[in-house]
Amino acid sequence: MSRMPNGFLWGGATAANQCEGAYREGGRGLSNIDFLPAGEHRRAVADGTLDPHTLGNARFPSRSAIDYYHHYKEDIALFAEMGFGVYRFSVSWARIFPQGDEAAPNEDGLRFYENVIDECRNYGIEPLVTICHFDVPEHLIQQYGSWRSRKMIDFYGNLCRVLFTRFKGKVRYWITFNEINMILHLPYMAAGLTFREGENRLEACHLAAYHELLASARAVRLAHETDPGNQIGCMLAAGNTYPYSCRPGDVLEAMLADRESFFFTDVQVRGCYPSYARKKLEREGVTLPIQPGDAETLKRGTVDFVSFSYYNSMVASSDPELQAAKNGNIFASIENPYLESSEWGWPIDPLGLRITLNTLYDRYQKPLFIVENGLGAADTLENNTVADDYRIHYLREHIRAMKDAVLLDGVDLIGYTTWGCIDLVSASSGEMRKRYGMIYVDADESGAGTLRRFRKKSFGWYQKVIASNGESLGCEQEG
Ligand code: BGP
Repeated sequence: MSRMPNGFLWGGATAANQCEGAYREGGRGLSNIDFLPAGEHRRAVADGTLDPHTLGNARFPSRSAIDYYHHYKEDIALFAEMGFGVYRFSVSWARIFPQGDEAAPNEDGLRFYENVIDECRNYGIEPLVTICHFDVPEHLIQQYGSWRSRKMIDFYGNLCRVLFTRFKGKVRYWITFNEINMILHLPYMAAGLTFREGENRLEACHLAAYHELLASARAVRLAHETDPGNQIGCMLAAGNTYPYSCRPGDVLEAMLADRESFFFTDVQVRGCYPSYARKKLEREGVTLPIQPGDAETLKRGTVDFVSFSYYNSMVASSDPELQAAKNGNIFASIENPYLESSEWGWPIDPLGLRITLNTLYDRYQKPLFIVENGLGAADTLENNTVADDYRIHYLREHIRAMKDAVLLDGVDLIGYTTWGCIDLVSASSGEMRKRYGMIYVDADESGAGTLRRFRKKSFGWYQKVIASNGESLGCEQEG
């Protein structure tokens, strides 16, 4: 028998900004994500070097996305048909507080999420809510400079209070910030940060991250105070960095690269800035605006579980030539000669998932939750379906590695949600073409399409995986 432990949560994940669309409906305000263009300028906007408001007639794919806002019932019914026990989604901050700094929330926005949650509950699906998946109300960016302002802690706190109160008893699992370490890589996309000419970017990012960490810690306490049954976690973009060789210099580089990802989670789990981070910030001339009581806030707001996305591992070396040859992925890495890559150049490393699970569990000794994993690929719809054997293969190998981590290594894992269980807009590229779903959505790069949903081959495959609690990985079905 190689089933996952009883109660293991299987499901899928989406984010408001990549699927909802309807960006001006129900009283929703604007957010940073509405200004992320498709095409060549996306990266420069996402990393805060190009002001999106200067772009004339760019297309902003999140504004319409897959129109989940009007299709959520149909979509959740399909998730239920696959047998989901959990569905991870995020709320759009600007739907609930259109400006971000109002005293009272927008009832229409709240009702939308209430409907989503009730719909899940009707099918016995556990909602897993990401409170902030990259989006920040535009007004907070213009007025306060987004997370560089300490006031953001209170605005985010209001959002949390409203969510915890309104959905008490209906939502048990919460995540404070999606991929909190993304702030160092794509600060505008991840946290609404833009930079002035000559400004110290690193300092601004760390200042904003400090405020997010305080906000996260406060949210944890508030969640527990509101309902002791709440489980609230942190979330990082994970994936270990391997040393290019056993040369000690390479091993050191790999360790340092890993620390860059772990640093935020270290704070959220352990309740204080780790000594290596304090030293590094000191060396980099970054001073944090620490106020009396902050240390206590961090200490008392440690998370219940550690969730993470896993797409790939990375490679580091101390050799300057190799360092110079890093790829252009968001988490830049030296190429690993032992791995194949996706069409978008993301290495494919199922065993890396087992390694990552063990690393995180060794480090934190907290229950883990894989809340993103999947293959972005260009699918072809034929006869109302997609023969996505490549996706089945990818998922199967990753699930196998996950099972080994749990069943052989003893990692405590709450659940597994595949990323983009329904096709949605790609965060890094803004494309519709980069599809992760087990449900195909008829929408293309120009925003055209019927928006009809189709079951891919992976839909039936995942249904069987879930029904057998991971025992049947359906090897015989692979084409
Ligand atoms: C993570 C994000 C998601 C998602 C995923 C896949 O970084 O949390 O929002 O998009 O990556 O990335 P992409 O869409 O760039 O392929």
